[in-house]
Amino acid sequence: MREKLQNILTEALDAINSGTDLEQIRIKYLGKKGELTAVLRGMGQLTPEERPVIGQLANDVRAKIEEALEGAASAFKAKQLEAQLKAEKLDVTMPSTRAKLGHHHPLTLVQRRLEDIFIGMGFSIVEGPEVEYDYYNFQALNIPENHPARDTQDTFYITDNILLRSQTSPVQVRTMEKQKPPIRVVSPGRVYRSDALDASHSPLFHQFEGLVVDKGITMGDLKGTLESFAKTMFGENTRTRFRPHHFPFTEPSAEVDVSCFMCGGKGCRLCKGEGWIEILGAGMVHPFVLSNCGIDPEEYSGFAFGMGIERIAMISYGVDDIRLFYENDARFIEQF
Ligand code: 2NL
Repeated sequence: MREKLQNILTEALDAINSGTDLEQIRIKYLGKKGELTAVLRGMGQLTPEERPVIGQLANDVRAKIEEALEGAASAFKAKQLEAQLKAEKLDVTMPSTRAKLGHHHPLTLVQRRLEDIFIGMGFSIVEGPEVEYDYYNFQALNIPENHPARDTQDTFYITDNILLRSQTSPVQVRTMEKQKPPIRVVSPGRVYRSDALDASHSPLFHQFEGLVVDKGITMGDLKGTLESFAKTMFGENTRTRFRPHHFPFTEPSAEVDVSCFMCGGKGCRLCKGEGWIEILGAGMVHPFVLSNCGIDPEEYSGFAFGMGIERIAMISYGVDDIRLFYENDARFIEQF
């Protein structure tokens, strides 16, 4: 029996060292139907003196085989880990590919700048729907039924009385309906006009309008506000010029020019030799518009102005084609 046990140990250790399936080896030698168990079953035939000696030997053999199995298993795991580490090696000191940073669109930059300037003068920002009722876009603003702006050639109609807003004034009309004066708001946003796309026209563009309504508001307040705006936006030396104009929603109305910030007024490429650049339209809110919005024109007066954000961006940055703003070419957008 001693010999049998010794053979089992030698065979098992050989099998373990030769690297075959360790679990199969365990079952073959140590399992319930394994070779060691078979030997132990024969213990009954031994003399009482031999039994503890052989029992001890059998336990030693079992312990040695178990130890060898564990050793082989952990050696296998270590080898596996080493191979994995080799295969998955990372050099954390290697320079990475730089993540491309996003960039604000020039129209966003200009809109934010305009918002900051007017917030600094006490205005609030208001927004409203781009799909509007004819009433808010035209009727309330004193734009008559037969006005050319109402032509389907100029405005995108969705139904008879619903359209894509052609200006952001309807937002201000809604503000006047809801809010009692004093009102000091600016309304930036997308507007739509049925124009063919060319270097200076786009069927979608952005407007920035302002409205002030209070007791005793005069043309002087309008001039002071826009002069202050022009100096902050285009430089301290900027002068402002008001030319008489006509809008149905303001009376009197004016178009406003600023002295050319590139040549200082002498005449250059930017101002086309004029010395002046037109930046916006403005005027005193027409009494009809105030009363349409539930504000008594005998008690209150107001001024309003409107400018195209694209136009301001093109002047400020020297962009000569409006289409560049809508192509989303990163090489263009990243320049601002
Ligand atoms: C332009 C001219 C303008 C207004 C917009 C306005 C709004 C209300 C009442 C009266 Cl609620 N007026 N807005 C006034 C004058 C001119 O825009 O050339 N925009 C690009």
